[in-house]
Amino acid sequence: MRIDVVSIFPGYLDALDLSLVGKARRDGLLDLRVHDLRDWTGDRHRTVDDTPFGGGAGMVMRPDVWGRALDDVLEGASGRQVLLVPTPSGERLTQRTVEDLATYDQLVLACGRYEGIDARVAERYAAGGVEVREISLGDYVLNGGEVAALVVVEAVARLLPGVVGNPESLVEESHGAAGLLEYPVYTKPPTWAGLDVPEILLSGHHGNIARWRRDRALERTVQRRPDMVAALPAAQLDKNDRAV
Ligand code: 6GU
Repeated sequence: MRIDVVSIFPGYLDALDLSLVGKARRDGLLDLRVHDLRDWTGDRHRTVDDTPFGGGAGMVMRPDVWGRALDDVLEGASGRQVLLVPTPSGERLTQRTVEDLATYDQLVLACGRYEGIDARVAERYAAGGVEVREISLGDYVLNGGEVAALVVVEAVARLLPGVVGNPESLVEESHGAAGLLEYPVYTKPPTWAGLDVPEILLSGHHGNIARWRRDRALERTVQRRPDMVAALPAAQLDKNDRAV
């Protein structure tokens, strides 16, 4: 997969040299390119923004600069492409969205700053046949789209074939198929700070362990994410679940 990130702060994306994503890039599994939006400015001051039509606080990013940048990075690749625009007014990014994004040939992330990007940019590419998705991380405000780009790249990259060493790690996890949060996990030592690892996990009884984990996952989800419990299909609950 190819991912292009365009930003006025390309240094924000330096962390993508590290860890799993860094290794995926070095192994040739992910072709990630980070670009400085100012490379597509034409004036001495390398201007990317201007005052909003209609008035109001802050600055808006100019569509002409973004248009030159996005034309270049979209024309530089082929296959299924999607233009992602991080914004607090976008659709919420979920694991389902991430799984869908992992099927594209190219993701282009347009990281806005200030009060956002002139709305004609999304409109123009959508009208030109490019799939455009405005995405939000959640209900809070960040200063720009760079952190969302980090999130998208990391969440998508770990789904690409060969990136996560043990593909079983991708199966049993929070926001996975079960529709529940993950159960608590423990390792050695069996006693630490006066706290014991739950005895059942040391029992070697796989059936009991599986039931215990499901109970703890349900308990957590009820307490922390009642919205997820409400969304569970009734068929996914068994009679033991109802006792929890
Ligand atoms: Cl994607 N961008 C900004 N600026 N703020 C956010 C966000 C994105 N998601 C949540 N807050």
